[in-house]
Amino acid sequence: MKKVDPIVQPAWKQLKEEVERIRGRTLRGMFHEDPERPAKYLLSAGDLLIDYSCNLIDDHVLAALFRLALDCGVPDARDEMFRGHHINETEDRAVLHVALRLPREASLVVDGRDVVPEVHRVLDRMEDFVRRVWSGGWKGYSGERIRSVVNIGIGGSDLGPAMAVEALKPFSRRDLTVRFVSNVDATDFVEKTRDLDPRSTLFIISSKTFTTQETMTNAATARQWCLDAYGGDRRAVERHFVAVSTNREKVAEFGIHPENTFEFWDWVGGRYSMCSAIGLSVMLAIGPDHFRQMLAGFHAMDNHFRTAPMERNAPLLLGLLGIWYVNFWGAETWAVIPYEQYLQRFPAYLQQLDMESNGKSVSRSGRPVTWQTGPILWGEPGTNGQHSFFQLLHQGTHLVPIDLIGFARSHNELGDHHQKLIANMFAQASALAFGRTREEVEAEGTPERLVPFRVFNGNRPCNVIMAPQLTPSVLGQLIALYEHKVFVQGVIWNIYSFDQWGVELGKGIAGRILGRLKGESDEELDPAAEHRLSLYRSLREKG
Ligand code: G6Q
Repeated sequence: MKKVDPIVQPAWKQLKEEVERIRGRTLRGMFHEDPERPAKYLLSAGDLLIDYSCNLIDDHVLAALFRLALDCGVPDARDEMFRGHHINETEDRAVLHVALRLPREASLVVDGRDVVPEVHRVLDRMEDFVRRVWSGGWKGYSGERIRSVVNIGIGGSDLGPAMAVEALKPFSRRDLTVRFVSNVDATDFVEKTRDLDPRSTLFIISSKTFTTQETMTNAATARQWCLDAYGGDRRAVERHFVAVSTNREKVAEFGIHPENTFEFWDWVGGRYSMCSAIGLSVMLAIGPDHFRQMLAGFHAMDNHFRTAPMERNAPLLLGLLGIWYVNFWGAETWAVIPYEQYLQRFPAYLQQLDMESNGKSVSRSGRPVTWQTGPILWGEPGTNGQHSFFQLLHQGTHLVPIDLIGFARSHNELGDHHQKLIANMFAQASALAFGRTREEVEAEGTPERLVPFRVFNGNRPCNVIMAPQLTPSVLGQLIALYEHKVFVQGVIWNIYSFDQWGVELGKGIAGRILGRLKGESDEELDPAAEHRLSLYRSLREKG
């Protein structure tokens, strides 16, 4: 992968000039001057329509952004990823989540081995397992059929499946409860299991490494919860626990039979793993056919990213628009607002995808970057957000670019709910872009002293992403769109998007503090931690 700093590229310099030029223009003016703008700045990728007309851009800006992508080697880097090169250099690994959704007849050789047959072997095993659970052929230790599934995992082994199970609820079996326990806070386990019957509950222990503190703690608690129901009979564990992991040894140590272990590979990064066996909980919820439709949706977007020309390439374009605002307009955050209740966990999922990938400050050459990298991503479903933080989006001092996501059809067409929902989404896009001028406010007869407060400056950019309906395939397309957007940005920022060293330090310190809390170590901590430890102890004594 090319290791070039974006700021030394001629296109970077040009974009600095473009921003000054565009600053003098308004979206109102740009729409007025070019009646073709709504149709011109519209892109389709699979089932997704991406309306990017309400961005602070014109053809000159776009041309410079595309040049930047070329100068920074985005097409070559993309091809290297798809070919299985070890682009995750700090961990010396290929980055091949795209292989997880290749069709059966495809082939992709990684480190001398075709991975596609392995991917499909595991998918077939997952399918067989899910069919047995669904049919009642797989039984709990007491002979009861499985009625609840609890996925125990965290981070990449939780956020994707938890989001997808919620997003695809209309496609799920309603008589099978699927829950997610992630937090090491026991409350998570206790509350998620309090109304479940251990004899009809199946746990999936999802952990790539099978060493993660939170997951192994919850897994041990779950095993005890299960054993308590069976008078300590350890044979019960095999009927109530399956694992998803790359670490077969640790899985066996835990007491899960190798036959009940679903594997994946080191070339699948945690936050990019939901198409692997990490998606087992999703397949259990929605069934193998819907799961495969979701994979096909991912694959369609992979193909689009790989083959669409630059100007029509949706992930590339979204990535470049992000660069435009983060690096040239000083945007520090990015909001994603789904106008779809089933996507309520989507922003949380994207937070990990984006921030863990591109929250880096050392370039691929090992030097500190002197440009901004990944923004702070956040969001909540519309219309709820409109009644809370949208005030800041419309009239605050921060520029916050926004992705609004909505669907032509709802899964719950009740009265005029959906029309109201969509009217609100479109209204927000217009209000953000065009605002309301002083003259308009005055013309409404607003008392003079209130006029300044009721003016909306507009020029607040957004993308409106639409699709016919939220289906498994559309969800796959949407996720892959963001995965590749993140990739494009990482390449341009010249950072490694597929490692996450930043999560390590806290883990190590937590381990040492835990040693002290349990009285197993007398290692001295930093003065702040020492002080907090004594505060904690005195609070507990009082309690
Ligand atoms: C994701 C990260 C991280 C990881 C969790 C869980 O990209 O690597 O979120 O998924 O720490 O790790 P395990 O699956 O190994 O338990």
